[in-house]
Amino acid sequence: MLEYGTGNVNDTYLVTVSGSDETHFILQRINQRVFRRPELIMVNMRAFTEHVRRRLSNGAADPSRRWDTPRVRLTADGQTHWVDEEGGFWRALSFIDHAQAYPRIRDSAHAREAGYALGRFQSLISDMDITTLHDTLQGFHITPGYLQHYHEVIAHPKAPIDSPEVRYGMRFVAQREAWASVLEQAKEAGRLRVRPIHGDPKVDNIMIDDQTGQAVSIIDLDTVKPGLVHYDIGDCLRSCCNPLGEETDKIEQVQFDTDLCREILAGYLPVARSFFTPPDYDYLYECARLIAFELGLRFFTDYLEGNVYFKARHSQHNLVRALVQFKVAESIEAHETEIRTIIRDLR
Ligand code: GN1
Ligand code: MG
Repeated sequence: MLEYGTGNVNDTYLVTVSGSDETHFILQRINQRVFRRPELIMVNMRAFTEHVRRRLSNGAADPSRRWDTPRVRLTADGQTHWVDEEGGFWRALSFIDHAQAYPRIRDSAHAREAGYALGRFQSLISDMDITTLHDTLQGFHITPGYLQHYHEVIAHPKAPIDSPEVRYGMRFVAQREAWASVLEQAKEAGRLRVRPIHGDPKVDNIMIDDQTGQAVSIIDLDTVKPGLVHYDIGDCLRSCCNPLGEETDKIEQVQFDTDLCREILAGYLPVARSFFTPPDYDYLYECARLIAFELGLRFFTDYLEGNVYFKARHSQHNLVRALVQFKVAESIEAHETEIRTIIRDLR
């Protein structure tokens, strides 16, 4: 059993079984500080898998392409999970064979496939009844809620705040605070609809086939729940268009690559067209900027709170991660006209 992947929340292991036909599977311990009711994740996963299976056998399959979905592997007594003596919540998932996920986008073909994968994933669940999905993580991607929490934390910070980096971060957040409810307001006003979403379609969760280079799955289904598809598109863009990746420490060199952005949207929009409405296009620029800002804010708050949410390898880790996302957001702002032109041309 090997520790596997680079998840910031759960513990993930790759288990190799000798002498069985399915030789690998993924074993995970859910972080219950983050996911307070992990059993709801398993209920959602079953509903999701069943829905996708039905769609694929009723005409949604594309015979020219492979598409896989991680399946829950049941315990010997038929349960979706196992709780250990200390209350640890464990579950096993099938391994997507002959494919891998990468921490950064490698080239434009990879970017286009990432965009396609997100469109494909969302369209397969776009007709799912959202009332059948539990909210596995309340407040997830509700930016005004993260801001409120940030203010509570800076009133009593657990980390030193008298550094140029922290002052930069505080200024960065303050200057964007009024704008940060842009998606929530559009939702309230009925311009954007709540739909089933993935919640975390970063580059590391998009599986690429070893042979064909095509995207074959999006893994990490813990946050499949009702939300705005814009949270997903924003997350995919902020992650995939940052060539240095979110774990870099070369903060000054962080950029949002608009060529990659064009590829992602060129892969995404033709598939998303089946469920997109006209106002959905109007928030594509904002969602990229917002989710980069929001993830920066979440890392920044976690640094100030003493690293209680994201796993951190050293005391400054979440501060560095925050600065990277703030740079991504800044670069998106600097390329606003270009990004809006890309969106208009692909519409
Ligand atoms: C977390 O655990 P992981 O690495 O799949 C986080 C996402 C962030 C991501 C940034 C439940 O995902 O929201 O975008 O880190 N997941 C949760 O890498 O908070
Ligand atoms: Mg995740």
